[in-house]
Amino acid sequence: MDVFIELNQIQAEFQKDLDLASDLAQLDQLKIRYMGRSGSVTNLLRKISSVQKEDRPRFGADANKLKSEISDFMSRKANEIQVGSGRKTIENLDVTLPGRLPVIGALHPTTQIVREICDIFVSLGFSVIEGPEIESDKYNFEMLNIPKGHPARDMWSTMWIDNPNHSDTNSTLLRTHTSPMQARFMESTTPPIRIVVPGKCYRYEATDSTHEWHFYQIEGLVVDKGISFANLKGTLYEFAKRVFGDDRQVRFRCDYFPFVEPGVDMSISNFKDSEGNRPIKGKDEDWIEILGAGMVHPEVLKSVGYDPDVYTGFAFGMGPERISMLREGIDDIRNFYSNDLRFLGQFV
Ligand code: FA5
Repeated sequence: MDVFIELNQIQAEFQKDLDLASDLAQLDQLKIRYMGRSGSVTNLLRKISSVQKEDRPRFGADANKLKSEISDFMSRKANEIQVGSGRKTIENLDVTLPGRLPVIGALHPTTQIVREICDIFVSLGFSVIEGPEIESDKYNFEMLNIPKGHPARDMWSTMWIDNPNHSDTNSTLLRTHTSPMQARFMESTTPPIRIVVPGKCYRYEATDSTHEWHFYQIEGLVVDKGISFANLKGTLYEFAKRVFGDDRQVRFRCDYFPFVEPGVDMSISNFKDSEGNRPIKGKDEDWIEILGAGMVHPEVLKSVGYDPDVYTGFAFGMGPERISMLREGIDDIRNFYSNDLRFLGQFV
């Protein structure tokens, strides 16, 4: 067949095929069929050697024109297809459908209760300070009247930081309570003192519904001339009333902590659900202990350079997760740190 006739046929066929193409995949097929390595335009160009010498320039020009027309038409069509599908998406958009709620983060329930408790003490004239989570034996124990070998060390199952000088006063540990900040703060200041210290604590102990191996404490310390046990009770009663309201009962019992004398613990009557059940299981289900407290021991005052005949004070250390459990009816302290969004989502 004459190459010029063949060229016209290819052009006509291409126009038909192009009209039928309705998506980008079909356009790709067309490209291969006409311009691919064995496509019809490529094959036609290969025939140039069989064209009469004098007709070759005209054939070359016509074939190249066809090539560029084909690629122009194809890119125009591709554009039309893309615009058309965009239009269809807009046509299918139902603006009356309810929107999807974005997932919004919130403060962790522990952060919420810690802040709430600190705010209560701030309103009572306390300042909020913080201290290190990695502590030394000196501040966690020694300065709190708990020397090496003292049996009371067993009250705080300790996670020591791997250190060859384990028995040295400078050996380090994950603080077992926030009480080391009593000594640190008193050492660096003079009374009057009224502080609360929120922070994370760690203990090497078996977990259960009211015990975690990592939990928060909020320490409180008041030191001045003439501070009495009545001030301690008054402050803690006021705190309990603000957190739990007037209906919940508060219980003080004698307790022992080497850094206070006398020492007490304070419990709150256990949460009851609408059927009168108590979801929080503790050692004594009627009461859950929330804090230890007492009058600062004269030995502790002496160790920071205060004269116990001039200054007296009281201190307390409370567990905010337990306080949240008792108020909200959370049955297991381990919920706080198991990262289950079904639990955490209830505090948004
Ligand atoms: C202490 O840690 C003392 N430092 C408290 C103190 C401060 C006494 C100042 C006197 C003066 P205790 O081990 O009882 O005491 O802990 C205090 C509170 O922390 C407990 O009442 C409880 O609410 C919380 N707590 C203790 N251990 C855990 C635990 N494993 N998981 C969750 N909360 C805990």
